[in-house]
Amino acid sequence: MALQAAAILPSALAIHKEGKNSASFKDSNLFGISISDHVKADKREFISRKFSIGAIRAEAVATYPVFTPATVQGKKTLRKGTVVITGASSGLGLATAKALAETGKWHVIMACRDFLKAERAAKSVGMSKENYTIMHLDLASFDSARQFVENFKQSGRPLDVLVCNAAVYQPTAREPSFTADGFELSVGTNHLGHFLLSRLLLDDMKQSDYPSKRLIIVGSITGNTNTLAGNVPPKANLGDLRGLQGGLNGLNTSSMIDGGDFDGAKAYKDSKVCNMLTMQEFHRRYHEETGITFASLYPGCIATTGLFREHIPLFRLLFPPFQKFITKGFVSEEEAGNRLAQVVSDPSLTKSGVYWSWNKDSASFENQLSQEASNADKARKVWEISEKLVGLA
Ligand code: NDP
Ligand code: PMR
Repeated sequence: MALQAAAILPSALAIHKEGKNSASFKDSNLFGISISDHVKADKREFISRKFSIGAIRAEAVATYPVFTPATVQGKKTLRKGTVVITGASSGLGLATAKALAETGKWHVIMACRDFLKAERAAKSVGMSKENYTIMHLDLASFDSARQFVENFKQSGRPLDVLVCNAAVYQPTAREPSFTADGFELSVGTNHLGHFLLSRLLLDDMKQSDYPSKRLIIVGSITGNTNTLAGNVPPKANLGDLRGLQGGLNGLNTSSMIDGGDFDGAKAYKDSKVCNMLTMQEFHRRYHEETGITFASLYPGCIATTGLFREHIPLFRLLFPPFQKFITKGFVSEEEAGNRLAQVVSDPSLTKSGVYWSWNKDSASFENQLSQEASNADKARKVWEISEKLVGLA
């Protein structure tokens, strides 16, 4: 494997200096190779929401339909499960929402920052109205995450499964951008937003009577340096967490977790390490007590999704064929959605603390995380610092 990796890695990989996250992977790069030559509603379903139509801003206030659990003449039947999926307006989240909704066994709460986009997306994949509800959630704002939790509680629905799926990736950004609370955007959204959300929703999950409750945080191969993909620079590395400790605000401290210079691609990969560490820390702290299954996964390389929207056009053109024909790591959005749907509901995937992956025949297996992404001490530290940053400690 190491030999294979060395054979197909570009020279850019070889010349990259470990620990130094140069700007070489930004908009002048493609697959790690310098390419500077090429380019330099439904109103009933809302308690409160705001949306824009052109220049018009509107606010709709309404109530949720009351949820009644399924019982058949006193006998308990498996009622429809309720699954919250963040970032269900496109890509993996949407494909998973569709896969679960069409089984008829799940009601999907699409937790999205753009209501109209989510509504159109649900319609475009043929989801029927009775199988989903869209609720506003902007993970780049702690207020919004807290409001979402309030709105969800008021809906009266139980929470059976939570899928932390949403993410942003800013590979071409030269300067960091920040969440409403002043944290670097990728880690702020992908990690801190989800950390707050899942901590606040844990009690609701505890209260659910669903037989297989699960909290899933989407990870990735690119955060795992025990893989070829995870060795493409810039590599994930949380260092001694000094930037996270300092608040990732880019002013008096670094915007990067390890305290280094800003690098959007690295910030994304670091955020995925945090996602995978958080899943394991949840498992250690709460699995035994609650019976909840905590899991993460790498769904495959879904090279066609909106995740790459900020990458240069040439990357977006070549990335899918590169993954299809060279690395063979490509999966369609539909296939990836089926995989995540398995982690949500398949009776054989109930083991907690697992990072799932799929082999060439699309069979699931328990994958190994990198040393850093499975470091229990780091997981605890990330947890403790994060709970201070989100205002829980
Ligand atoms: P997409 O860009 O298609 O989906 C990301 C979703 O996150 C969108 O719905 C987006 O909303 C939402 N989102 C972004 N920012 C926020 C925010 N502040 N608040 C709420 N929602 C937000 O990408 P993917 O489907 O590819 O990514 C989904 C997950 O899969 C991510 O966790 C990613 O790390 C992971 N993953 C992806 C891989 C891939 O190859 N694509 C490989 C491995 C893991 P909007 O539609 O409004 O932009
Ligand atoms: Mg990667 C088996 C090899 C493999 C796999 C499965 C991926 C997945 N990638 C692989 C290899 C390589 N990639 C190689 C050899 C290169 C150098 C030519 C390479 C490059 C590359 C770039 C520039 N790959 C990328 C990028 C991105 O911008 C993507 C990224 O890192 O986003 C954070 C990416 C990805 N490669 C993957 C996957 C799944 C991604 C999307 C990352 C994610 O969602 O976590």
